[in-house]
Amino acid sequence: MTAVSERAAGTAIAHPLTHPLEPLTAEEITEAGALLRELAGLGPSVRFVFVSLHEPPKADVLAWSPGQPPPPRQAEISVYDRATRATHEAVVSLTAGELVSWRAVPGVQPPIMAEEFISCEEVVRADPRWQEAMRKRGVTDFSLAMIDPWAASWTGPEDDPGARRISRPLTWVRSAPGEHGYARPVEGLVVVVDLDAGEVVDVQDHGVVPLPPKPGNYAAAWRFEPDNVPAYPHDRDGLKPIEISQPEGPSFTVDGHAVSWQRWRLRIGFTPREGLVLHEVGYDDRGTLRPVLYRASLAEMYVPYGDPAPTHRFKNVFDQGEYGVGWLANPLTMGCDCVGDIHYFDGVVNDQDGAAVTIPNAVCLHEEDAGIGWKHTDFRTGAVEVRRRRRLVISTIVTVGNYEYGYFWYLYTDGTLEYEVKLTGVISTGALPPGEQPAHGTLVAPGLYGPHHQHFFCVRLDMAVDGPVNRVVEVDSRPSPPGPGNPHGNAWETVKTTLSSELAARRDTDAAKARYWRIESATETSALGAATGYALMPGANVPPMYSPDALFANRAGFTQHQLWVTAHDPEQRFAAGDYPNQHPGGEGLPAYGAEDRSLDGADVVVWYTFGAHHIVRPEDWPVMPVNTIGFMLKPSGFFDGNPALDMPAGEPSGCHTD
Ligand SMILES: [Cu+2]
Repeated sequence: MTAVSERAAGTAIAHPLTHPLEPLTAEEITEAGALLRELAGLGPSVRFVFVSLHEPPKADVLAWSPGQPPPPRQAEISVYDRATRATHEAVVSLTAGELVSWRAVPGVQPPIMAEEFISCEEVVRADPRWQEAMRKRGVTDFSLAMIDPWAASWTGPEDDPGARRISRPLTWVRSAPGEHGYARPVEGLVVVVDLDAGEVVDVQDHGVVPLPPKPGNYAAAWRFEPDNVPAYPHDRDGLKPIEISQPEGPSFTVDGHAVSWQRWRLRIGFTPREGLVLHEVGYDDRGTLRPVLYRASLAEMYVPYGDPAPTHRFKNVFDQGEYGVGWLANPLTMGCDCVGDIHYFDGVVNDQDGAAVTIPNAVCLHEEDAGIGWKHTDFRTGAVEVRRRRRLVISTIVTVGNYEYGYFWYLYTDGTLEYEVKLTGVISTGALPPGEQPAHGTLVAPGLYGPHHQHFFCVRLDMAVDGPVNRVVEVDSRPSPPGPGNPHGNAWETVKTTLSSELAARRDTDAAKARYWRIESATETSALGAATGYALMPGANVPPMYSPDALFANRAGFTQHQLWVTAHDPEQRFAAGDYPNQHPGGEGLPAYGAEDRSLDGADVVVWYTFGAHHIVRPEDWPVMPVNTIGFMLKPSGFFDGNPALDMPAGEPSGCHTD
């Protein structure tokens, strides 16, 4: 790479011929950062929030074919100037070495950055008021404190994102280096840190609550200490090895970030804010590549806590928009996160100087046996036909403070797509006086509780069912009205309603009506004469439990409905808006759909919000067994019959008799 300083801005630089949606390489990220510093004249007070591929317009991507020169390689960059407290967004062309755009975004706060995770903790640890509060609790070795930089929420006009950049960190204390610190929360201590000034601006001590007395260790080195809860004398035994053997290797092929597996074709993307992204998901149907999705991404996460105590009331965090779930991805190097014949993709993100940071093995690709796919026994002849089902698993796992989230896409041999979030890690804990029971949480160990909370996820599905022109139809089931057509009362029917505009397409799940939504092609029909489609099948879901009058309620307008549909706009990617940090609310989906654009026969984007309800269980302590939530996209008249009919019976005897 030619250093920016050694060549004139505007000079074309060579880039390899590559697919327009290949994520930025480490070299490109570092180059983009240096280019922006030079072209915009940025000083050291300017920090790089996110650097990622500026995706070319959809029409250009769809028009591109291998062998053609790709559209210009561009990076989109958000930066924050600590000296002026100003946020800017830029696009730089790596192809032309030019600044394409530079835009001020007033009155917002970008997410909390990696360097602030470190600096915030050190600033608090050195503060005399915090130290005094710790001494009151009997803590004198401050090196054992863990101070997590919780996003501040919006607690009133003093949190105006245009005025200051703050965090409200919470404190826990390990009892020894390496021990599970979340076992000992410092209840009642609320700190406000000005992240730009690097100083504590407020310390509120709402009264001493004793640190919980018991360690709750999950790590191998500590688990069998005599005082640990829950207490186990040793590891269980009796587990014989299970080995996944793929002697001929996996059934997928990978070229750059393009993946081909069975009939499925797709591309893997990765950004520091969104993490794993799927691009151009299509199905090879007997020689014709039929598109299903243009782009699928996590569009936001929101975790509001339902406990009014001073240390918990402001805990309503957007783990994506206030931190970012790409740069927090784990390196999956231990071979324990997924098993089988694995292909890993690195995740390439940026540091605050604008240089690349590579997370090795951030995305895992592997295939799994998924049980039986279909079966029938002809009871008269005894003939049996049964076929296995497989799935391709594309996964990433992130650590956001105490919690882990696994984001898993499954593509099945029967044409189904599934998205599943795995929730694990450590609950956010609180302490309470001995003998008391929490009013808004669950006791998990003596003096230790987990407050009630919810996790909302919103996934953005830029649909492309048999092409870009789609419509969304709500399908309810109901008893048929009594009358001549239903003389026995057994009849029921489906009611289909086209969601014709954005305001009409703000919808909720309804289990009593077995409600689902069918995303149809507006141009293609199946051999049976109906529009081809994929059905969005909701899984478990829950509405928000906080009052609509809650101070923070407007911050996550996307949780007001489970389904939103918008007309395609590549600028509209985040369900709570581009900058939810410290924001009072109103941005994102409620604003995106306000124009009420037409959706009937349009390039539609489907947004699905699903909530995981978390009434903490004692079994969630000291580390939480995985809980899952998600949804499916099932072919619904997309094919003219069972697309897995061609699954081989296998040799030598096969999964059949005749
Ligand atoms: Cu939870």
